[in-house]
Amino acid sequence: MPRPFQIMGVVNVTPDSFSDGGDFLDAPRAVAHALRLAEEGAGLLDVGGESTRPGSAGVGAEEELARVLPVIEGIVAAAPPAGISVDTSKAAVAARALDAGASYVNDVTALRGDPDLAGLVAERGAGCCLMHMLGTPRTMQDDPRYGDVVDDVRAFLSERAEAALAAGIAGERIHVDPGIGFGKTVAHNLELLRRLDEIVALGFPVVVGTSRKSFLGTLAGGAGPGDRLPGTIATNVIALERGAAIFRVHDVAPVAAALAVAAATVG
Ligand code: HH2
Repeated sequence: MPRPFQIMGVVNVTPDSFSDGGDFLDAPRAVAHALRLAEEGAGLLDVGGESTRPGSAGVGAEEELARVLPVIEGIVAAAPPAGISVDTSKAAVAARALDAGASYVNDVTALRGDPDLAGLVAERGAGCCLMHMLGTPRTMQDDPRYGDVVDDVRAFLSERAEAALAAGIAGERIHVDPGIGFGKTVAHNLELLRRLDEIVALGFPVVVGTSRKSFLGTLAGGAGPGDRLPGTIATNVIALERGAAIFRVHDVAPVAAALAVAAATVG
């Protein structure tokens, strides 16, 4: 039996995302892109209206909503065979996205950014992804340091999962994510991937997001974001082998094909 896995397709409705900023700021284009990702095998479409690239300052809730809501509504109207995730840290944005048909909240602050978000996710019975980040996007790549990066990230995710459970979010709706590239050096990212089984051991499905990230460029002769698909595939295959369950990627078709082979191989 091939190992089960799910692909989360990235739908960035932003002018400034690090790899595809501005490509899908227009709602009809973003909807068409999302539907293509669903056709290519994404089981979850992650719609985001705020870039979290290193150095970014963030946007207000009104602007974020104006970006993501028409896209979520357009996807829902087309009824693809995929769930909708909203990539936000704001309860006001998540609430309207859930009203519009999203069922999952992908929060890069692991429910620390907005005190109302955990209760909202619990009350609506939504799924959520709790991601590790050191500092904030503005500061996270300024000399990040850990004792042991895997131990520190695992302890953080364990504490945030406990907080989510205490807020009333059902255990089976909680996913955790080591936050590749969020306050991490190249060595930190590699150590987290190499020892991902230690994060998997927490018992929650693990999400990984290596897609097109800068450490892949560093390791492959300075490849730009558009040339990081080979590294994206390599790291996702390794992560699957180490037990990750959900793969957040921009290039769904090639990653889905690679993971299908990897999943059949590891069994
Ligand atoms: N990475 C990004 C954004 N959201 N969510 C999770 N759970 N895990 C990740 O690794 C992750 C994430 C950054 O990628 P992208 O959305 O392409 O860029 P930007 O933040 O510049 O929009």
